[in-house]
Amino acid sequence: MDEGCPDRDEDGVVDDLDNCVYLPNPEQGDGDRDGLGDVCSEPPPPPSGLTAMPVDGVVQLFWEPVDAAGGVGYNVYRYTPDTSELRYLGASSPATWHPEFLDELGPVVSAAYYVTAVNRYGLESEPSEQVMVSFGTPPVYLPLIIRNHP
Ligand SMILES: [Ca+2]
Ligand SMILES: [Ca+2]
Repeated sequence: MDEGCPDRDEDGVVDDLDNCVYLPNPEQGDGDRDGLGDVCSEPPPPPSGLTAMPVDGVVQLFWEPVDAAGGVGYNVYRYTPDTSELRYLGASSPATWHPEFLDELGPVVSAAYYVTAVNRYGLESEPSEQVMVSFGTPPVYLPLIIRNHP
């Protein structure tokens, strides 16, 4: 291997010539001839095992890491049935490089979440299974016992 010619995925094709820099593809297949290797054109598989743990208005989300060549990040989405709002939770894409996310729900009482995996080429997987969380019913006040003074 030439010094000074990086080959990040170690597939024997230096980065400058590699049509898929982060994924090993020594054969450099490019069926649709768009300059991007076939292995780069496939989105990663969706994450599984999504779990949501609501604690004090914060929802802790975690899931099984997706094992895909080149590594993936994750996008996190929240659907709020009360307002029919689907929101992307993240400052940028991917929302996180780790299989976990913390969502501050605020006043929302119930929400559904799903996550996707995103590879380094921005290709996004199908959504994971959804999980639903709710912070129970609004507080129930026990009837006051009125003491009548004689
Ligand atoms: Ca390479
Ligand atoms: Ca490659």
